[in-house]
Amino acid sequence: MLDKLTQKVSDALRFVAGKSTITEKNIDDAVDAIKMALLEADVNLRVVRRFVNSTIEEAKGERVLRAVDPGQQFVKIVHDKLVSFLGDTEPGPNGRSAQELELKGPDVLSSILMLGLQGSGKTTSSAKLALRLKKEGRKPLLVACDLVRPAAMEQLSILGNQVGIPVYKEDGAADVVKVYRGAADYAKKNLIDTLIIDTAGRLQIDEAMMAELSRLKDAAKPDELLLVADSMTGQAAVDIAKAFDEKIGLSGVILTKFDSDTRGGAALSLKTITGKPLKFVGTGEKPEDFEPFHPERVAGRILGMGDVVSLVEKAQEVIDQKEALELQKKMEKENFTLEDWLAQLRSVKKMGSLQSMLDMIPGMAGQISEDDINKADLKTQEAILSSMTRKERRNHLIIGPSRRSRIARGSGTSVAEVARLLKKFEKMRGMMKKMSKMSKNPAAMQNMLGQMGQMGQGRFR
Ligand SMILES: Nc1nc2c(ncn2[C@@H]2O[C@H](COP(=O)(O)OP(=O)(O)OP(=O)(O)O)[C@@H](O)[C@H]2O)c(=O)[nH]1
Ligand SMILES: [Mg+2]
Repeated sequence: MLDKLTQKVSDALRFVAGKSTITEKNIDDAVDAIKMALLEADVNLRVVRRFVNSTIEEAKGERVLRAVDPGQQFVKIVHDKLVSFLGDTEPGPNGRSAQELELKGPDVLSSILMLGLQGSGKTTSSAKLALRLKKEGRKPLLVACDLVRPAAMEQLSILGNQVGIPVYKEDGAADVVKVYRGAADYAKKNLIDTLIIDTAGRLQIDEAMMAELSRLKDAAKPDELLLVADSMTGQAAVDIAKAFDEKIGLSGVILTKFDSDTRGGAALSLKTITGKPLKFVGTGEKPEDFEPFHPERVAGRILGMGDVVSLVEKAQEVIDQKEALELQKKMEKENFTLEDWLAQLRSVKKMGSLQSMLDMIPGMAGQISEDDINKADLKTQEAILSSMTRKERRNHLIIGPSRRSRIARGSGTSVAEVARLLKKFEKMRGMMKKMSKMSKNPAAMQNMLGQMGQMGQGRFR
């Protein structure tokens, strides 16, 4: 994945990295080499030009040439440029980054329309996305609106089964809007909060396909219109995105087959040329092979440098402190809930993916171990917490015997395990109350959480 690009870019940075003084010539050489690397990676020419011009302009400013460590400063400029070409990291007016999905709250039905050419990975990505949303506590339904390919419904059913997500299909259906309406009805009756609508792909964009998608869009008024594009198609993915955006309108892109030896051109050109954010990448054929797209991470990968670790750690620290402070406030008010616990568990999982990234950075592999995070335990806890309703998580006192057995069934655990979790929670809460009286120091609090066997975040500092 991006191996060649990484190799070339890190070679290019040798012109400057580690040098105590650098000249304009050094910068030109480095930028030239990066330019070649980007062109070989099939990055759109306009994007390459913009990259080159803005990097040179910034790098030749006094700041770099006179900096204490000019090589490092230059690497940082290239890193930040890559990040800005890959996506936005700053949250928008709604507090979310461009990469995040914009779905409605759980009480209103949201829908996601999956679009793309034949074989791009729509059906697979639909199931992957459903699994992800389920893990986040949503109740998704896969909707079979590919009525063109005979085996499409069956494929979706099999995938749905595999990930434990219900699939809505109408055998012999001829009209996608009718199927959508049926699915929306089914959703109402079955407490579904998100429809993920799989659609038909064609070899090329054609009028019939667009007309059908248009009708489906008008009926479903989707919250997200996601183009599923094959990263192996390089720049062509950018043209496809442009066409779909003009005819239907897109809210984002899922780039599939990022595990293959893609040259990276699509990832680097998409946002700049189309203005549409990359939201997820597919990294394999299995349902779990799916990741939110993080511009910072991919930029780090492309640079292939160990010092990116410090950048990552810094960002992580900021997040930890913010979360810890919020938690602190809750504890002071003595209103830490099961909902907060679930959020904590999920942030531990995020740390898991941070780990896999660290492993990819040369010299870092195996340096950090996760042995104090008992994965199986976390999984069970998350399953139980996810099977509760929000109301239950906000007030654990309402969870009586019948709710307990429903939660046990929903999470594939036993009533005893649910009871154990609730007991643990009570204990945790008790400790927190004591703790918040003892100390107003977030670091000490994190330490305590670590001791309680729930966090383990401190290890990454
Ligand atoms: N390696 C890899 N393979 C993928 C990925 N995403 C999808 N595939 C494979 O690509 C092939 C096509 O995927 P589908 O999900 O059927 O594609 P589609 O867009 O639904 O295809 P049509 O319905 O025919 O238009 C399958 O063999 C998938 O397993 C990915 O991220 N990585
Ligand atoms: Mg399909």
